[in-house]
Parts: sequence; C-alpha cells; structure tokens
Amino acid sequence: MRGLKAMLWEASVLDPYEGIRFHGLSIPECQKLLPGAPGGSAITAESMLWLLLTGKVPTEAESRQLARELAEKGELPVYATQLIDSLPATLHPMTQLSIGVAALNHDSVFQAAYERGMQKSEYWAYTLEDSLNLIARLPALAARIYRNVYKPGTALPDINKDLDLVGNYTNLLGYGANHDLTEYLRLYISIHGDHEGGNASAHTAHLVNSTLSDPYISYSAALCALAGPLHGLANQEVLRWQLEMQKELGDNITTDQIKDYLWKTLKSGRVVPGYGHGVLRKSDPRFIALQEFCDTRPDLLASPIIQMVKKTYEVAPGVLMEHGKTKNPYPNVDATSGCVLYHYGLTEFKYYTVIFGVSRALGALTQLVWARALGLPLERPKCKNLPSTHAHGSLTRLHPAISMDVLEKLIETQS
Ligand code: AMX
Repeated sequence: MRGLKAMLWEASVLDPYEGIRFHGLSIPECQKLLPGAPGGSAITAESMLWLLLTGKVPTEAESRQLARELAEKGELPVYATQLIDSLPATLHPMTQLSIGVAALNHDSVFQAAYERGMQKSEYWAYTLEDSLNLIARLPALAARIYRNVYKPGTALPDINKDLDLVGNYTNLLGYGANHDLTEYLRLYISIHGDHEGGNASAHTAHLVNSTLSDPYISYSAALCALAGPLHGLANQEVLRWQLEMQKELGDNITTDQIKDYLWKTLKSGRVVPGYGHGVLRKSDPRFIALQEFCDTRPDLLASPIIQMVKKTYEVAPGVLMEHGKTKNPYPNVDATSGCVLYHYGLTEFKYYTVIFGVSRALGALTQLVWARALGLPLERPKCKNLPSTHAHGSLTRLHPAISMDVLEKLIETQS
C-alpha cells in the first residue's frame, strides 16, 4: 500500500521533503510557539499533546493546567506495580512496557462504558479519558521498568504535582538533577510524539482500536511494533553501531575511516541504522532539531560520541547513495537520539525504545480519539489472491529452497 493514500490522520502530516507538520506547524514553528516548562525553553509534552488533540497552540496556563491534571493521575495502581515487579529483569524493557500498558486496561473507562451499552457518539469521550489516564501513568510505569532492570533496590520518588510529565519522568528515572537531560527529553518526546499514521506503531494502534479494543490494549499492541529494529529499536541499534565503531577505531576517527566502516557494514548485509526512511527523502527535521540542541551545549559538542554522529552525517549519505539501494540516504531522528542519552549517562541502550514509546503515545492515542470522534470504521483491507500457478512461481522464486513437490502438496491440500 506504499504511496497509496488510504488513511485519515488528523494531527500530523509527513511531507517527504519538508518533514513532519503538527496541525500545519513545522518543528521550528512549534519550537517558537509551544510553551516550555518553567525555567526551560524546550516544548513540553503537554503543549504538544494539547496541539495534537485540539489543533490549537495552548497558552502557558493551559499547558500547565494539563501538566497538573496528568501529574494528579500519574501514580500506578498497586496491581500494576506488583505485575511489573514480578517480571524478570532479563525481559526486554519494551516487552515489559507492552505488558504493563495492556494490564492498565483493568481500569479502562471505555471498556466499562461499552459493557454498559454506550452510544457510538460517546466513544470518543471515553477514548479521550483512557488516553489521558494512560499518558499520565506512562512515566511511572516506564521509570519503574528502568529501576527494576538497571537500578534494582533503589526507591522511586512520588510524582511531583508541580512538575510536567517529562520533568517527572526524568525525576523518576533518577536523573532529575540534570536540567539539560530533562530539556533534551522534553524536546525529544514532544517532536517525536507523532509522525503521521502510516508508521508501524501508530498504524497498529489505529488498526487494533478500530475493533473497539480500548486504548490501553491498542497501544500495547503498538509497542510491539515499535520494538522492531527497523522501527523504534533503531535508536538502540545506532548507539550499538557507533560504539562498535569507536571500539574498533578509537575516538579521533577520520571521515575516511568512517566511510570504510560504513562499507564494511553494508557489505556484511546489514543496514546502516539511523539512515533511511519509508517516507522522508531528506534529512529528518527531528534529527536537525536534536543536532541544534547539541550545538548549543559545549559539553555535547565536545563529546566523542556526538562528534562521531556529526562526522558520520558528513559521509554516510554519499556512501548510501553510491551503494544505491536506499531511497533515502539521509539520517532519521534515531541517528542521534540515543547518542545524546548516552552522553548524559543514561547508557542502558536497551531502554531507549521505551522512551520512544512514552513519546509516541501522544500522537497514536490522539488519533484514537479523533478516529472515534469521526466515526471511522473498522479497518479491514481487501486482499487479492494470486492464481495458484502464479503463487507457485513466485514462492519458488522467493524461496528457492521450497521444492515443487512440497508446494504441489500444499496447493492440493488447500483446494
Ligand atoms: N542501510 C542499508 N540499506 C538500506 C538502508 C540503510 N540505512 N535503508 C534502506 N536500505 C535498503 C533496504 O533494506 C531495501 O533493501 P532490499 O531491497 O534489499 O530490501 C532498499 O534499501 C530499499 O529500501 P527503502 O525503500 O529505501 O526503505 P524502506 O522503506 O524499505 O525502509 C527503513 C525504511 C527505515 C526501515 C530503512 O531505511 C532502514 O532499515 N533503515 C535503518 C534502520 C532505521 O534507521 N530505522 C529507523 C526508522 C525510523 C524510526 O522508526 N525510528
């Protein structure tokens, strides 16, 4: 269905050359217009959420009011903490997040109202309430997973009602004293919050919710899509790749060495993580915004890992163009996102996609509200079967190891 416009997505649109716009606003425009937290300038998650949900730029007071409301709803119920604490620390943090989000549907108001027999015209209101409750609880859930896996035995602070969502998240993670990291996460979580609906995670939420599954289990399913290396896991893969390069070549690496390393990666049949995109055909404006954040901080500019990201950016598009496969040889947001976290001491890269998951909830859940408000139908694309003789040929071409005998038997059984 690539290139075929078949989905309605209300809050954002992705232009291949211009990048993302949220209700018509580009990232630089959002940075100018959307309120930050007190003492900070980066967009808060609440300001972005307000824009996505209403199409309007919130005032500072409105953004703070939403922050307060989310903070008041932010504590996890006991059954959820017990469930998360019972999971093995060796279970991938994304699996834990998906499990935790699904379990929170214990409290779904949508599900309860459906059982009572609510009207279709009411769906959106209960979807909104579930979505806000889920977003509010994500920092406590995601931080608990981090603490259990990486800092076992350390006590989690309570939610601070005076802090915004990301302020609370960094605090719960144990990095609340690092103002720059908090500002970075505010920027990252807000500009990464929505990227049109065709990406695998947002689309999964949309599809599952179209069956009138509640927002919790819909977003839990989305997180499973986000956990794949071609999607959200790319931020962990980028860092792994950069660190391997650093280990092999040291800190003072030249662009020629990086070129050789890129070719080595490509020749081994791997993708260059953080480069390419299903829609974008230029450098991702989210990558540019994060790079600009780095450019204003001397410690980040001096960081070997950030310098490596910058040098890779100088040569990777040329190498990928020469390689000739990817339609977009330019960086996506993940070419840098994890490397900044690493610099700030949040070095557990298996956790990075969880932060992406906290962020993407803003856009994916917003769309569920819009979809139910607009009365969008159950998603059910129609399929076309290949005539069996064609299926024959194409399967054996794709998988030369499949013998004709086996295929013949399969087709016989089917008919
Ligand atoms: N390195 C090497 N090869 C690449 C490549 C890269 N970074 N990006 C694309 N290609 C290859 C594809 O694997 C495909 O090869 P194939 O024909 O042998 O299957 C070919 O180029 C054409 O692919 P495409 O149409 O340009 O891209 P796509 O829409 O199929 O895939 C994406 C998009 C992002 C999955 C792909 O570019 C990729 O794998 N990039 C690296 C992983 C990554 O950064 N993912 C993060 C995406 C953003 C996000 O979700 N956070």
